[in-house]
Amino acid sequence: MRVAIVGATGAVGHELLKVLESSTLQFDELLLFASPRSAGTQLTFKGQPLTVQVTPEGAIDADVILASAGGSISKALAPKWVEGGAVVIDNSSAFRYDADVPLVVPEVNGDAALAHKGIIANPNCTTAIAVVAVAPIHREYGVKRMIVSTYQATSGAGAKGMEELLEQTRAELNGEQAQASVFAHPIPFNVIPHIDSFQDNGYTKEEMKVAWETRKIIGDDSLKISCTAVRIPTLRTHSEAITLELERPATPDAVRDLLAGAAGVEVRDNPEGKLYPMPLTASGKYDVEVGRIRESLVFDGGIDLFVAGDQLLKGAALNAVQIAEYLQQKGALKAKQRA
Ligand code: A2P
Ligand code: 11C
Repeated sequence: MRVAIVGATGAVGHELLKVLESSTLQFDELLLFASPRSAGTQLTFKGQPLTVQVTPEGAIDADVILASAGGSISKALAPKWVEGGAVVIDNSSAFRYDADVPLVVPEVNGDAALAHKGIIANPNCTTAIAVVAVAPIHREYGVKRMIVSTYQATSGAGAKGMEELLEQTRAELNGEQAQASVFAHPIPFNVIPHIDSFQDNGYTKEEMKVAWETRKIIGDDSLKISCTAVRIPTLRTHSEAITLELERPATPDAVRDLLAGAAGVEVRDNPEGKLYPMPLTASGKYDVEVGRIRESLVFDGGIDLFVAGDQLLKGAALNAVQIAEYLQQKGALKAKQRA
């Protein structure tokens, strides 16, 4: 079994290597690809150096390809990788809305992955983190409407986003004017309600992705979702305040109990003990932290909660590896015959 990472030198690529080190995925060989800029770079996997290769224009001789080099690379090359016999787990938004491409968070709709035709899409990080907490509530109480406000880390823009936060912060502290490049405005000591491009309806694409993708993963087109997505000056972990209107009334205690038994969730909810989800505690963690669970003051029987999930892990690398693990556990991942 041969696994390849395309975009191995990026922020998500780096986490893919780390997650694969402790994954249950059985494989014999790992291939690393990035742009020509990184050709020959050595990365370490399980203590061994591995050399990064230039991503070829055509097929890659691998059984599973974890792609995290951006939408245009995936759009151009993933069909060729599938033709070459690989299963592609794609981190970009290139194929997420295609009817024949499953969009998968294994805790929620793992079975959907089994119907793939070569490509399986990994959701947007904000969506993945939200649905881990919301799907169990939806199953039990039926979510009718969902209002989300996000607090998104610079890691969402990749390694260059994180670097921009650090560099601009140093500049600001030295009394220099920070120059915005990755983000629309300087990010230190600021919050920016603008992630991805504005759409005709006044929402950003990031905000619409949360609506489109949550409906597809949960499998309910009638779910009404409104999101405001905001970039904040943290390095990693996206946080989200979520308000849910429910078909059947819930109590905070019942939701706390439900989520305590939900896969991929850590309930962190003791305000008196100053215990709630935060990037400081959620970063580096596989589980999504959920807390501040309380009765909605707007929707009768509804629930308000706060989540924090590592954008690079559950929001990207971890979820992708979990999809591969799921396929293998179900006997749906086969190594090609090689001479
Ligand atoms: P490189 O480091 O060589 O530029 P991030 O999201 O953190 O910015 O990472 C993006 C990843 O995608 C990096 O590994 C980057 O490689 C890779 N990448 C960017 N452009 C290309 C390309 N044209 N072909 C292959 N990989 C690419
Ligand atoms: C961000 N959520 O924080 C974005 C990054 O659709 O995969 C991921 C974009 C995507 O900027």
